[in-house]
Amino acid sequence: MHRPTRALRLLGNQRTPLGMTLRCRVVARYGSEIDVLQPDGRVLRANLRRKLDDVVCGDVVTVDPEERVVLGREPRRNQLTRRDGFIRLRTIAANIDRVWIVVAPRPEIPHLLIDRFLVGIHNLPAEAGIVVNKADLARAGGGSLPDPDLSAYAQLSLPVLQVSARTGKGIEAFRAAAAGVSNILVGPSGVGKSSLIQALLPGERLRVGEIGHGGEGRHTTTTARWYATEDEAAWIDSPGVRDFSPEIDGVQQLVLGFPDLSEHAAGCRFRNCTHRAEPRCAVRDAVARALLPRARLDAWLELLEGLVQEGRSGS
Ligand SMILES: Nc1nc2c(ncn2[C@@H]2O[C@H](COP(=O)(O)OP(=O)(O)O)[C@@H](O)[C@H]2O)c(=O)[nH]1
Ligand SMILES: [Mg+2]
Ligand SMILES: [Zn+2]
Repeated sequence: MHRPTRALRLLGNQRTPLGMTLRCRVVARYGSEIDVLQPDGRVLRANLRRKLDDVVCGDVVTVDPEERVVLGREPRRNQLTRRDGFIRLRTIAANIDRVWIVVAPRPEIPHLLIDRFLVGIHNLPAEAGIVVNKADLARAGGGSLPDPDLSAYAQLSLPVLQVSARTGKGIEAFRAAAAGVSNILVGPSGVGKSSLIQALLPGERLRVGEIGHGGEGRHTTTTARWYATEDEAAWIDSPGVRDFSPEIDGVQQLVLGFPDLSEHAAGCRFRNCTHRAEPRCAVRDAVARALLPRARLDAWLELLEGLVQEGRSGS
């Protein structure tokens, strides 16, 4: 199902009847212009024609280096979108191999948000990982690590990393877990996503702690940016200051996000069991026998309730 992006850093050039064209990675988009990484490692600013407007960070494009214009875009493997206002979906980045959900131990680990993100990531599809940043705070506050509830995610065979951008704890392990693929950091504002990218890429200057400009988004030119590294990994920081969490479009999508529940659901008496109150429910049974963490069932029920309230539980 999932194949990592090859050649994250440098792509090739081709001779065509039109002359030399370059296959480049899109580093960032600014309105009708984009920055691309040329095969020689330099960044070139190129223009987008209106016909070819749907280009974002992480895309692979063909560029005419003389005219500085984008000639074409290769098909995307996947794309991360978020809702902009009520209606418009905005694509943030494309061709993502691994999505890291970044959280902090204080004020508390946002479990439901993690579960929500996992549904979105399974549906991209992409691989998922959980990063608990600010591990320095957890210890100073006497909080116990690891959080017992996080074991539910480890049971899903997800990497769960304890790190601190401030002290450098766990950064090497994080870097190793991300090598060779394209990675994006998502999660609430203020958990330290930009700080982590800064710790991972000490040569880069990022906007850290830029929260609360008043008019949300207005003055931020922040856009997703593709940072390619020597160890053939790529990193993308989530742009902007607004929290976002993925949309869940229906029960089918929800089911995909809970492979651990599905495993047990095969034994439910009713094929379309919602695991709320139906008789002979193998999922609730598994929780009762401690084969499945209660937190996962609770998350399922809460997200399902959300779908019911939004009128999206039909499909
Ligand atoms: N104590 C502690 N503070 C951190 C750590 N990482 C980031 N911060 C602080 O958390 C705040 C938000 O960081 P930022 O990287 O902008 O978060 P973002 O909104 O997720 O990008 C800043 O004041 C950082 O200095 C950490 O590991 N430990
Ligand atoms: Mg940030
Ligand atoms: Zn059931």
